[in-house]
Amino acid sequence: MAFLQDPPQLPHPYRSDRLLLAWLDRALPANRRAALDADLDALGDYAVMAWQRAGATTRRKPVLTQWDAWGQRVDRIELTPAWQEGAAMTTRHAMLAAGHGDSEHARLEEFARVYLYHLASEFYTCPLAMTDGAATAIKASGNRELIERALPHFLSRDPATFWLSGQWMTETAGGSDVGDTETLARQDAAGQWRLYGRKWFSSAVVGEAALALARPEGAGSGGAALALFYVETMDGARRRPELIVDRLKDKLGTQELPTAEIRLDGLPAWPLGELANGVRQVAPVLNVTRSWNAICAVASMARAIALARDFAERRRAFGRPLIEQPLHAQTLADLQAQFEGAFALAFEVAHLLGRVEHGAAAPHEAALLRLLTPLAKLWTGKLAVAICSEALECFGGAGYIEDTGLPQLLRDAQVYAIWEGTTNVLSLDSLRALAGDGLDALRTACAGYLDGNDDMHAASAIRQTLDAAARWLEQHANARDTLEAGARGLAFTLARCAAAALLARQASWSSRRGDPRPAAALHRFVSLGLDRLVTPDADNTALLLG
Ligand code: MFK
Repeated sequence: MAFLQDPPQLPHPYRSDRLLLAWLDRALPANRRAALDADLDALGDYAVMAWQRAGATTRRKPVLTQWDAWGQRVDRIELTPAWQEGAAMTTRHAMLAAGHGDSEHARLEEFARVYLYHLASEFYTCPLAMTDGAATAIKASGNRELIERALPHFLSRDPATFWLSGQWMTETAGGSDVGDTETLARQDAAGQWRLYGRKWFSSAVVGEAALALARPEGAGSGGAALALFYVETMDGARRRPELIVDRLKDKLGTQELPTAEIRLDGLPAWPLGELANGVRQVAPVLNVTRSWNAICAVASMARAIALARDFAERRRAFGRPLIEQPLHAQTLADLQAQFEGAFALAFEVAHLLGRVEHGAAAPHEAALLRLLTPLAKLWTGKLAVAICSEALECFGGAGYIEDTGLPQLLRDAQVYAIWEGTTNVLSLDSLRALAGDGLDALRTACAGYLDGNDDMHAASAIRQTLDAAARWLEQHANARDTLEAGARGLAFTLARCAAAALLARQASWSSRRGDPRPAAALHRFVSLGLDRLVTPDADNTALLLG
């Protein structure tokens, strides 16, 4: 009983994150960079507090109470402490308001905050992402009345006036294929639209508003006949009676997040725009929440690696600290290189979003953003699971023990590949994004990122892999089934090429300032391979599944 293992300590998630620090130093003008510092420092402090608090308390789930003692339907949801702090944290640090500020850098500054807040928030960032998406979609709709009504709440810097918005899309019949949506929109005698139906995943039922897809009465079938509506959920301090919470979901992870099944029984609703093409109208929500997904996925990777790295210095085995064991060090360095690539891609999407929104983007960058958004989401989602799993293994048995707080990292990470579109749905979306100019925008961007970098091996690997991807696309252009069957391989390949080129840009900047680590990350990332193209074999697939 003499030996007690030192537990891992969480390094300060802001001050010790050399990637984030260097990325912001490179990308932001000095005055904006300086102005951001206090917020990020405070969010890092909060993250350390939250990690320690979670370790010292019994894990809690939200609790739904549907009826009060006297038989009144109340649908009251008790939240965990981090969720109770959510509105105050969001508004104090202008989490959403920052992203909608008047600068091409606004989104990057927003997502730096999100990256630091995400895990401490216990996935309060999920409805925050929806709220951000709803604000973006309402702005895009040009609906003045809704802009004036909802945006001051969604982007508020005061917890007393802040509103969370949901995005009610998923139904039992329509998770990925939202064209199967069954919720009906019907006008009452006074001309007020009201929604009737069942939404199967609502992660913001504690919020005050939502955007919901519904089929106007009499409209045809399919996605093009859907309309996008804005709803409010509260009547003063009470939840509206037309919104019924059937139950909270019992999920693999994100257990602090009160994801609910709800029923709409005549909830008043207002169309954002035309009473059709709801999927097109909801696309800004999807693209924003997919960017959040990518940033949150890299936040999970950062946390898992930071803890595993710290532990490797504390834990001795076979006569020396783990960090000095060649195979353990090799494993950690591979994780670090993959993480650095994912970080670069996710944060570039964040910055691009702001540049495109503010008209500061180069001509090819709108198409680039349209492509990189699904690529970043799908690749980081998968990588987060792999990295969290490997990081848990770095702790041996302790990584499998619940109250170390480590298993939760893996359980929570699984959501990134599912939430906001699965890997396959996103791979098919990236084909949609390539339909215009193919790889042109990505090639132009990669050439720019590589400019000035002296790692010729990396540059040539990226160019050769992009050439191979272009040939693959050309070869299968007229064979839709083959194209779809290989879409995931293509998407991973393009994501890895983009990430490598972005690592090259960061490496050039850091090398000039005397930090060789980003160049080492680039070298290792490329050595792990860029090409993930596959040649689909439909006959073999049919035989195997037959
Ligand atoms: C942390 C939380 C934990 C809780 C647990 C979560 C568990 C999961 C819960 C969920 O279910 S989350 C929601 C998951 N579902 C999705 O994210 C939807 C996935 N499906 C898609 O993304 C489909 O691609 C989509 C529904 C968007 C489109 O499929 P469709 O119905 O075949 O539409 P179509 O005809 O391809 O596109 C309609 C229009 O939208 C087109 O424009 P036009 O009308 O002008 O031609 C498209 O170009 C446009 N569009 C589609 N995706 C777009 C887009 N435009 C811009 N960006 C995009 N991403």
